[in-house]
Amino acid sequence: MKVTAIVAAAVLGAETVSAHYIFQQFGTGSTKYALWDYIRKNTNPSWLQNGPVTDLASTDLRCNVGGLVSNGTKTLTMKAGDDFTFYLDTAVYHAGPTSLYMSKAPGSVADYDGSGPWFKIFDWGPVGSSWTLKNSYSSTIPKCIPDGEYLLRIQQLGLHNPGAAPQFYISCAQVKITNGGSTTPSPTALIPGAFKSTDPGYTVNIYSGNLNNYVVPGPKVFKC
Ligand SMILES: [Cu+2]
Repeated sequence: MKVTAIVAAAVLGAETVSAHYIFQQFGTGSTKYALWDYIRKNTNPSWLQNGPVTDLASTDLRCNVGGLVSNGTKTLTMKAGDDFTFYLDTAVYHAGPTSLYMSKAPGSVADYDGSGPWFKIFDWGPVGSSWTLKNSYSSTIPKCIPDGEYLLRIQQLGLHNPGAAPQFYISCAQVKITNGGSTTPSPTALIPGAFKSTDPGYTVNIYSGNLNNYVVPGPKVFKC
């Protein structure tokens, strides 16, 4: 524990210079779009641009600070089944899971605040005692979901400081899905609300015990 505390202190010290990390770039196939193209840019000051959200009751948990509105973000048209990638400014270095969520806008996603139901499409949970910490995360749009406009949300949960509030690193892309199916995704959850201070996957001390039974917070992953 003592060693862990020293390492944690060293990381925190480094963060005053380098801060944390942010999902700031979207891509499909081999195409990487310009920074913040199709991703809602948070409204934090530049020095805090890559900071986390920690308040479980805040609507900032949806699409980061200022992310309830589009603020001019473009919407990318994709086909159901297409692959996509979220790229970071620097590789994730706080241990913890990464998840992908979607929420269908009632109309135009540019006008959507993310207050509707969210379903989860992927989890990167622990692999043995380690975590998938990368500078990009790729997945695919489920083939069976209905056509329409969606928020596509990535969340990395930093569990590196047991006893302190876990840190949510979040960004949302705006996508319009075509060639979809007719399955209504489930289960769903609202954000805030999907993550509770009592979730075992939130309160866990990742440095003690094994992670074999670790459950990533949020609803179960939806599969077509
Ligand atoms: Cu950090």
